[in-house]
Amino acid sequence: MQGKFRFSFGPWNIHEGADPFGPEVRKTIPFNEKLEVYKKLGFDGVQFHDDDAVPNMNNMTPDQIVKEAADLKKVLDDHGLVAEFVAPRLWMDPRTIDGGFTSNCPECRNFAINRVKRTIDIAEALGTNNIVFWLAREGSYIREAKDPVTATEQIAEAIQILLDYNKNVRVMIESKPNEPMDHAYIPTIGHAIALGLMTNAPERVGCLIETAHAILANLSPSDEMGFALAHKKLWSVHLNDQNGLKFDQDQTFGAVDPRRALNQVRVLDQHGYGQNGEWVGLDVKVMRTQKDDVALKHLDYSRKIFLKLLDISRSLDDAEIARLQGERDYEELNYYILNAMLK
Ligand code: XLS
Ligand code: MG
Repeated sequence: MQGKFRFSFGPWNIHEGADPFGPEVRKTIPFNEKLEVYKKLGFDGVQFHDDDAVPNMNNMTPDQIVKEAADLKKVLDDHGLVAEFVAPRLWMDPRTIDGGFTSNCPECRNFAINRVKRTIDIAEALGTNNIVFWLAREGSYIREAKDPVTATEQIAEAIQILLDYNKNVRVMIESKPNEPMDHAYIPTIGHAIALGLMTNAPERVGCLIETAHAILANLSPSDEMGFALAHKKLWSVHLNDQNGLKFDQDQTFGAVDPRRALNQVRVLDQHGYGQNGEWVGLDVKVMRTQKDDVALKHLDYSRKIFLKLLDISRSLDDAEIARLQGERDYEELNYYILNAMLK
């Protein structure tokens, strides 16, 4: 069965261009104006951090948070947009400086779990049961800072508490091997899937694969996707591109290695991705040098490149590929793919 594709991104993908070495270089676009952009660029889904949806949530009661999220749901409805997921932004707070679930401070661990309960309430009010965990600071700068067995158990226990808090919730773990931490406890998708097996509801724990994060682990993104698909755990993707083992670049999809991008599109398409409602998320950042009036091209072109690669993938002759595989003539297969890409 072929894939069925609809596209999403998060409000953080329209941004002012600050980096660790320099300030913002573009004007802030208010959230409501960002929402106007989605449909114009061919996107139907919105990905949220909890405080994208309810900015002042730490100073609000649970009821106030749900009310504000419910009001936002109406705005999304008015735009014909759907919330794909909500992810707790656990890495920004002074209380999560040493991680959320794996912090060495018990009060901070409680803060993290309570914060994610509010994230789940927001997701419910926005009409989605998908919670994404990018486990940003669940790691260490030096190995002696935390015990890796305890840390792994703490993450699993936290996820268990959250699965129990709301029986409709589905957790998608977004693995990443480093940045902001030096060593992350859930660096790859195999770790993410195995973590789900430590809970008593593994059927509600899946994963989100981000291209750049797989490359930062020196792995092939399409093989990571294949592994997750084989486990029926690929519930979302963050497509982008990445120039080797550097900082997380979130480049336009396919910008560095179009063949690597083709193989991601192909594995998704050949295994029916999207047939159960999965979205194609584009977690891309525009270059810092872009001026205000041309600062949305990364989203537009990432989606267009995906669709172009889909056309190329579907133009390939599966019988010819199978014949060359049978002949073990991988040089010819190599040329066949490159020729299709360079037409
Ligand atoms: C950062 C992550 C982040 C998540 C959502 O590297 O990609 O944007 O996707 O929390
Ligand atoms: Mg991401």
